[in-house]
Amino acid sequence: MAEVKKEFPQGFLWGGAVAANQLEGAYQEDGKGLSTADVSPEGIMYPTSEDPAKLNLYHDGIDFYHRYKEDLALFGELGFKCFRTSIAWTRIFPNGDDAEPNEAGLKFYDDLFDEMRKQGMEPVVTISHYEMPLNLVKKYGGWRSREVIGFYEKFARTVLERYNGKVKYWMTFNEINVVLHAPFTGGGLVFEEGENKLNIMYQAAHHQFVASALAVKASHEINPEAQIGCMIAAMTTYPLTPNPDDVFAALEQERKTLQFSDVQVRGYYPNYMKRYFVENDIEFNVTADDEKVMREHTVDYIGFSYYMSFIATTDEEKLKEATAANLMTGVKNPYLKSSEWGWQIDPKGLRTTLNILSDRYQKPLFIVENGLGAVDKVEEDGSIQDDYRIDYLRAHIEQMREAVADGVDLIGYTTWGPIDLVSASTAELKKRYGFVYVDRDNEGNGTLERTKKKSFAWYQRVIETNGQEL
Ligand code: BGP
Repeated sequence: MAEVKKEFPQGFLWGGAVAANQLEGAYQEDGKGLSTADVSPEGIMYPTSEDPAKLNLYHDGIDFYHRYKEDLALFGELGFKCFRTSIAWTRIFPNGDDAEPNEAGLKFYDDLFDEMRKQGMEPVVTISHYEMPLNLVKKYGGWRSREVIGFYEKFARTVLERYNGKVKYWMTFNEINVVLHAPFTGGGLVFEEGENKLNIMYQAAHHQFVASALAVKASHEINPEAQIGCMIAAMTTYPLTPNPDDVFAALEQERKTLQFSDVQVRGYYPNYMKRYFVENDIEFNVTADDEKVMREHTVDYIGFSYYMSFIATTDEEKLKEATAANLMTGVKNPYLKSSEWGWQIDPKGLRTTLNILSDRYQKPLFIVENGLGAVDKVEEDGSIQDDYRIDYLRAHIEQMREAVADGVDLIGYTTWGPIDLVSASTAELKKRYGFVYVDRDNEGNGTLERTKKKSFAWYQRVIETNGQEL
């Protein structure tokens, strides 16, 4: 049997990914307005609080706003070909509905993208990552309001124009499917007693679809060479047993995610969604103009995060034993081990996911988040021996290489949190993903000093050999 070549394409985009609100800090500097993250001291899954006495680690993050040059130099040393970050909407439009953008905010990202390029990295930019101006929530009800489409479009056009030539890879919304799981974070949604939540969540998602299509339109007009993608949290789901009921339950559960990419890649609601809306009395407003915009401006690539896989079953007993997972509760997979946060580690599931998305869309794919959140121990000599992180990443990269050999058009890989940052689901610093350790704890203590972990040299070598040496 002839050998299949297993290698990453030349020019493969190795790098790391972060989000503005999870590391920048400086939450009230240079004219920045308050965002939804600024009032989520316990993370995205929990009720919000504007109580100033409550410690909110997002406020200071890891002070990337002031230290980005030092941090980008470390990523440069790692050999990053790209770096994914987001633009804090409230640095550009502090209230969301401002007439003019805030020049100081625009300038910050100009400098940041220039510095990335200086370090040899292609910026990969999420226009909105898990935050929006708090004013848009209070005044308009977040994404439930159609008016927010216009505010987002203005924000998107402003940054697409300003950074034209500096940024080639864009994404419209981070994990757009999360609006169904964490509605405040995903859509700035706060519900009143007795409201039909599903209706509102789908209305909000619909407004985001239109807004996303308008951003795609703007991007294609401003620079046809630039690539603009969607971004979903991949939630590949297996049936617990071969019982056909479980198999179909897995398909249905997976469609809760893929419906989002289906709309953004194909430009229309698939029929299975329409049936779901009818059977669940979900009604929301869609205009003929919306449909036109969505159909005409579909994305260029599919960005996605992958941390774990899921299980579906119709067995009530099993459902009760559910294990903790990213934004969802899931049934335990007896074949997999879990992280300290209960996320089930499944490298092969990444190959499966890549193949599913590739078969479904025949579009380029970009893994824009993957990694292991773990508690790191600083040894007496100051070193951090994070072999568990190396093992996790190695196993996933091996499966990516297999998927590329399967024929998947994979353009890049950015690990989540190459430098420790505040977690999204629990707003803590104890859960670390980085190759670079940051001295700051859950109570907000620490010098913020940066230290390379053992995984730093390992990932550096992976990039140097284009994924041949793991
Ligand atoms: C994704 C988000 C990120 C990120 C990551 C890890 O869902 O896009 O913002 O934080 O998950 O999750 P956590 O920080 O909760 O460990």
